[in-house]
Amino acid sequence: MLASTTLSTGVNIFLTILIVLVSGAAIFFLILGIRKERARFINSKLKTGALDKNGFDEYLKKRFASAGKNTHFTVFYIEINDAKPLIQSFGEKQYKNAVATLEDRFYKLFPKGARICNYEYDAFTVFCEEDFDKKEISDISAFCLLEGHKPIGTISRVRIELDLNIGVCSYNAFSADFDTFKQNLELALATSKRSGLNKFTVYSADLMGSDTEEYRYYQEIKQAIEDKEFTLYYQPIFDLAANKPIAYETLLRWNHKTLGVLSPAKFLTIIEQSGDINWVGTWAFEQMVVTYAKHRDEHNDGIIFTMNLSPKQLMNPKLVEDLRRILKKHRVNANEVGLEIVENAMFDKVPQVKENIERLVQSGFLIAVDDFGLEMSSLKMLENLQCQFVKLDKSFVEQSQDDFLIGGVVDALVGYAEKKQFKVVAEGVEDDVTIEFLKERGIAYGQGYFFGKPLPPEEYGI
Ligand code: G
Ligand code: MN
Repeated sequence: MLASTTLSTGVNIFLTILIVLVSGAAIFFLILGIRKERARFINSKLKTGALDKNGFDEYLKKRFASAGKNTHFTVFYIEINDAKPLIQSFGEKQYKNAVATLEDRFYKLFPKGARICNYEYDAFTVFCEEDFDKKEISDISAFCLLEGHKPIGTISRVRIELDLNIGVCSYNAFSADFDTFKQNLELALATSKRSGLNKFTVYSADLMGSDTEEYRYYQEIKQAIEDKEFTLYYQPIFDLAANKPIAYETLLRWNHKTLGVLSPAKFLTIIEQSGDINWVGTWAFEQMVVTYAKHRDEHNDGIIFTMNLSPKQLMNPKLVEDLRRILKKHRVNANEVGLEIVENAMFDKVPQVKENIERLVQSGFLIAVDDFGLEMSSLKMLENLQCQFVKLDKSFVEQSQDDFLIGGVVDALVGYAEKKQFKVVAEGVEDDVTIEFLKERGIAYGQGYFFGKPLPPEEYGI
């Protein structure tokens, strides 16, 4: 009797514990379920208006079509660095999971109403209505970069951290059209990537305020283009030993009605941002080709002409076609003109830029790497490039005169130039001390005020 009571008490206790445990677990899972559902609900509310790649482009186009004087918006272009190796090591599912987590974090970070788009497998675009100032853009970008670095848990308990790069572009009075805006965004992202991981770049931040000098120029520039106030100056590139020019670099100038002759520093960023650089650039190229053809036919002295191409022009899919058409029209060969490309554009990873440079090389243009020396790593990169000229930046030439290491880089470059058969040109030569130094170092060509300033062609008899 006693034993059976003890037994039934035992069973009761056991049953009670079981009931408590089961209901506890049930409540736990219920709460978990509700929380999950709630999170999903909040997310789905946040994500109304989420767009896919095409949707995003269409949306942006529409915004351009309806843009007016008071339109303002900002687009962030966020790329995940080295996504492919991440996918390889964590698997596609885990990677996608991490990208989705990042997207959720962006929804919490960007202002309400931001349109967030998983633009590519490794990139986001974010459209914000706001007219952010520089400080706000840098705050948001910095927070985005931090979000990438907050570890994202995976099932295997390994944590993924994402390195990001961000390009930002704001709509303003200079934004010509959708295509130009997209190019500006890509260039901003490419610039950010060049400066290292976890960086952001705002496209032409200086142009954002409407009270800037540039803004005031903008309307004038439109008129100046119509009035053909742009003109070309020429500056000789000298063979130091022969003391004779081997080439003339063509430089764009703006013959301003009241301010006199302005150099590109005053207006280039504006016509780049508006996209006008493309046709101003082709116009200038044709002027140069006409002047060259006339000079060649009269003198037959082997002197060639060169012209600068801006990174923005290299984003133009029609660039090579345009240049070739002009050459054909005036019966000039591609190997009679040089195109100067700044070193960091030369090694750009933007596909359109790469493709254009390849096509320019294939077409037979003489290629000059301009302003060489600012990024020292590029000596190695010259290996992959067929160029005929490397132009040493003025400050690089100066530094190499009193910095032993930089002097060493110059020596290496000169040796390399002999092997690869390209000409090394020192820029910004202003005195004969520099010329002696260049000769000692084995640099055979120079350009600068010492030989001649950029001047109208008549001044040089060309
Ligand atoms: O980036 P690029 O090398 O194409 O720039 C050429 C610019 O350098 C021109 O605007 C020209 O006026 C300027 N320039 C040319 N020669 C000299 C020089 O000897 N000294 C200085 N300070 N500038 C020069
Ligand atoms: Mn140049």
